[in-house]
Amino acid sequence: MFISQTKFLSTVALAAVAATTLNSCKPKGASAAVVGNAAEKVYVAPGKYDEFYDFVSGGFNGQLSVYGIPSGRLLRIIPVFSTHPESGWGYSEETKPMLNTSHGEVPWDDLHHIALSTTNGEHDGRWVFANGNNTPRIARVSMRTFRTEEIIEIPNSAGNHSSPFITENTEYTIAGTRFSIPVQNNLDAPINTYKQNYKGTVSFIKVDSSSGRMNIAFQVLTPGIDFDLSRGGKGPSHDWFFFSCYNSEKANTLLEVNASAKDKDFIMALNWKKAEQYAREGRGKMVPAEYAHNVYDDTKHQATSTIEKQVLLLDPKDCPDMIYFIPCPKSPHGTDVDPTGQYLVSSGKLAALIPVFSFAKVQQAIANKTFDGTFEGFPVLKYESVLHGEVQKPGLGPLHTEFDNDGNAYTSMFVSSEIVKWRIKDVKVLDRVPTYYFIGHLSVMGGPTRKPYGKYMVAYNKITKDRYLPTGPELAQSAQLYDISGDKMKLILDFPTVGEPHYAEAIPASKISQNSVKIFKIENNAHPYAAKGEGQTKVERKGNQVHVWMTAIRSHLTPDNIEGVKAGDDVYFHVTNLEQDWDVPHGFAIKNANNAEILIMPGETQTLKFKAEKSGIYPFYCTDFCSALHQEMQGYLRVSPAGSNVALLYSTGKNLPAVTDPTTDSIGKGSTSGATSSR
Ligand code: K7E
Ligand code: CUA
Repeated sequence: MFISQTKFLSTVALAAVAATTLNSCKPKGASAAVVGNAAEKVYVAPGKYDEFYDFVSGGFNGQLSVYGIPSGRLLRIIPVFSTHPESGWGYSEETKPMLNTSHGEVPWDDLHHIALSTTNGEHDGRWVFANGNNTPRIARVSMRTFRTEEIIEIPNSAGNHSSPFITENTEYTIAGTRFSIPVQNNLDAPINTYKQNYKGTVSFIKVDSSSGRMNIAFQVLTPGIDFDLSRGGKGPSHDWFFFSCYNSEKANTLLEVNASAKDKDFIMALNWKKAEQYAREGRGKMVPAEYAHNVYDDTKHQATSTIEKQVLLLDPKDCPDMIYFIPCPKSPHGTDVDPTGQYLVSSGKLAALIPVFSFAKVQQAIANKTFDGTFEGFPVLKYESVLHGEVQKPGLGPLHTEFDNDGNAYTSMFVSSEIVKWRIKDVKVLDRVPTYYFIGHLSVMGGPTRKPYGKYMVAYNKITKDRYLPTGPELAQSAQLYDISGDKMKLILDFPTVGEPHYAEAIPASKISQNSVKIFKIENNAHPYAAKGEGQTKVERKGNQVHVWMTAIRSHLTPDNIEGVKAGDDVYFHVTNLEQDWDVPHGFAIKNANNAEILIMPGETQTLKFKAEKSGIYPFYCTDFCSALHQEMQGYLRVSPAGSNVALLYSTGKNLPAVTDPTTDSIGKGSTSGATSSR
C-alpha cells in the first residue's frame, strides 16, 4: 500500500519526514552501499540452482511470481486472479470457471499477501495462499504444479486486505475485511449511517489437511472498523489470531471509545479456538450469502465453479471472551508474531515508536480484567499492562516486521526508507540499512515461521527512481536482497519484479523441488473430451457447436484439415498433448480467435473456443517451439457460409476429395458422402 503524503504532512514529524524523504530520494552513494564480495554471494553459476524459491505477490497484476534467491532470477509467473494469455489461464474453457464470482467473471484482482502452508509453524511445502483484495477472494496454489487449484470468494467482505494469513498448522486461512459495509440487511444503508449500519467481518476458511480444499467454516461479525493486516499465533499463542485495525477515527466518535488519544487504533485479538467451539455449539446463525467456490481438478483437467448460498455467521454478542482489543499507537499497519509466539509487534505508521506486546501479559490482563474501558462492548486491554517494550526512535513510518532465529526483528520503515534491525529481548536497535526507495513489505527467509532460516532478507520497495535503466514513465519494480548472516545487514543485489510486490515468502528449494510435477499421466486423464491417442480424434457437431477432439505430438496436430464448419458455429478445440516427457508443452492458436492461445502440458487436455463468425479459411498452429519441425505443426479450418451444406470432414496426412456445397457453390460438385469420416 502507498501512504498518502498529506497524511504524513499532518503529523508532528513533518520536518523530519520532509528531510528524510528528500534524502532517500537522492541518496549519497546508493551504489557504494554494496559490499565488495556481493557478486560472489548472489552468483548462481550456470547449471546451478538457487537455494530458495521466493513467492512474491504481484499486487495489481493479480498474479504471483516465483524468483530464485539469492540470484533474483524470475522462474515463473503464476496466474491467480488475472487472465494470463501466455498459458491461456482464464481463456481456456477449463480455466474460465476459476475467475467466476457471484458477480460473474472477474478477470483481475489486486494480490497483496501470500502465506505458505505450515505444519507446527514450519513450512511444509504444500500450498501457497493468496488474497484478492478487490473482489474478496482467497486462492490456493499448489507447490507441486505451481498452479492455482482453488479460489473461494469471501461474502460479507469488501477489500480483502488482512488476508490470507494462516494458523500454525494451516487449520484455517483467515480473511479480514478492509472496508466495513452493511452486512445481511439494509444493504444500501446510507453512508452517513456508517456508525449504526456498517460492520466488519473476519472469515475463517477451513483448509482440509490432506486435499487442501477450502470451505468457509464461519465468519465473525465485528465492529465497523477497517482491518489492515493479521497474523496467527504460534506456540503459546497458537489459539489466537491478531488483526490490526486502522482508521478507527470514525469509530472513535462513539461514546464508549476510550478517550485517550493514544488508544485510537487497535489490535484485535481473537481466540479462534473459542470461535471454533462456539460454531460447533451452534451459537452461530446460517445466513444467506452468495459466493463462488472454484476448484480445479488435475485429473479432469478442468475447473468447476459452484455458487454457495449460505454462510455461518457468529455474532460475538453470543460468544463471550472471544475478542479483546489492544490499544496501538496511530494507524497500525503490520502486526507480526515472533517465532516463539510470545511477542506481537505492531507497527503504527504514524507512530514514532514500535510497541511490542507480550502474549503472556495479554493473557494475564484478560485473567485479571486489567481493562481500559470498552470498544463497542469489547474489553480494551490496558496498554501498559500488555506492553513488553517500545522500540524507541526506530525510524519513520514502520510498516512490517520479520524475524530471524536469533531473537532479532527487522522492521521496514516506509517514510525513512530503511530497514531497522532490533533485538526483541530488550527492544534495542542494533543496526539500520537504507532501502531504495520507500520500502513496503520485507521478507526474511522463513521469517513468519517458528524456525526462520535467516541468511537473506528481501526489501520490496514502492519507488524505483534511479535504480534501473529508465523505461518511460513507468519503471521496473524494485526488490533488494540483503545478507543478514552477520551483525550488520549488507545490501548485495537489486532485482526487478513484475507487478507491484507486497508480501513475499521464501522456502528452501529442497522442501519442494523434488515434488514438482513433471507430466500428467495420459492414462489418468479423465477430461470428457480427451483424445488419448490419434485414433480417438474426431469432429462432431451438436447443433451449432462443433467439437474437435484433437491431439498434439511432435510435430503434428491431428486432425489438421477441418471442413464443414459454418458461420455462426462455436468450435471447441479440445487439444490433448500426447507427450509424456518433461517440459514438452504444445500450444494452440487459431487466426481471429477472440481469445488467447492455450498451452497444453504433457498428458493434459485444454479447450479453446472459437466463434466462427465469417466464412473463410482459418489457419491454426502450435505456439510453443517444440521441435525442429514446430513451424510445420499447423492446419486449416474451413468455415463455410451459414446455411451451406458442406459436411463435416477432417483428416491428417491425406487429401480428401474437394467437398463443396451444391446450394452455394456453382463451380464444383464434390461428394458429401462419408461426411464425418477421416483418414
Ligand atoms: Cu503493507 Cu497491502 Cu501488506 Cu503493501 S500492504 S506494503
Ligand atoms: Cu508443438 Cu510447436
